[in-house]
Amino acid sequence: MVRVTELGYLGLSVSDPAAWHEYAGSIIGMEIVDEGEPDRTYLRMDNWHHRIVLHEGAVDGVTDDLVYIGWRVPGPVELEQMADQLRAADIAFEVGTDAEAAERRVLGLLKLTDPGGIPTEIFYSPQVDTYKPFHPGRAMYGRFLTGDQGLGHLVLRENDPAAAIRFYRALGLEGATEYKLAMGDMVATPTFMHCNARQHSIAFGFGPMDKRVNHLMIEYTELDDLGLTHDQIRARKVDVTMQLGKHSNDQALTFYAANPSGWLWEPGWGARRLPAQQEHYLRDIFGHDNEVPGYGLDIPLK
Ligand code: MBD
Ligand code: FE
Repeated sequence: MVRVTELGYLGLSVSDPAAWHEYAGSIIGMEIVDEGEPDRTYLRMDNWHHRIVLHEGAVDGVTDDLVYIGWRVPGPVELEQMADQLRAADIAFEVGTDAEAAERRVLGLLKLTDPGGIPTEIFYSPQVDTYKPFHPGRAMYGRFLTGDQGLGHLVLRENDPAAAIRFYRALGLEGATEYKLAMGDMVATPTFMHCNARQHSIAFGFGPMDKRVNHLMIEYTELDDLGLTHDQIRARKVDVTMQLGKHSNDQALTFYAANPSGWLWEPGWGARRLPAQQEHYLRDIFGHDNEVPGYGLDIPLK
């Protein structure tokens, strides 16, 4: 079986690019790249051409939400094997055109849709601008932890978790529920899936969501960068939905702050690598107290 190796890139549709540049650049530390295109700018986290495309306005009628996810495979042979594997699993896909590959700054891609309706791409060979050192949007002590762990993790809207598990397993991700969270007389059992040493690259099953995405987790190599981001978020009175705390599964120190599109980013530091065997938990280690409600993550993690 061929497996995707990492969460490689994302497309976001945004109604307020200026606010996004302030948030992603001045607060979080990403590099803003404007190549003079009328409808988009790019966010860099390392020496790739970009990790995130900010599409100005609606994409296919969707605004202020996730508009595509790019999963990486090692090379063209694996992309062909992935196509065979999708055919065998009865998952519909299209082969991206040369123009579509060039637009994404990759050499080849497949295009499909996940069970939650999220446009999904599987690609190989991103454009890596080694000549252009990453230049953070604000001073940073360290870097974003990317590389073979991908750009971070996503929590997605999957109204049919069993179908989502089948789909992502067909792409080569593995995982299962990792929490039993008592919510009144219900027990939430969210699923976490991984494809590399990052403890999870996607998760779903936290309850109803308006948007396709609840949050993007990005990770710093240095604790002090998480601290600077936290100070900036607090100074600017950005909504924090869950306060600083440490998850039981990835053991990262994180908090959740609203972005200008009204969903969440989860800046973090210090995650452990994926353990060899599955575990599950009843709560987080400490913190993660709920603060501002209404962002789809009003769950008792502690
Ligand atoms: C996570 O990254 C997360 O976002 C939640 C809600 C629980 C465990 C790990
Ligand atoms: Fe998370």
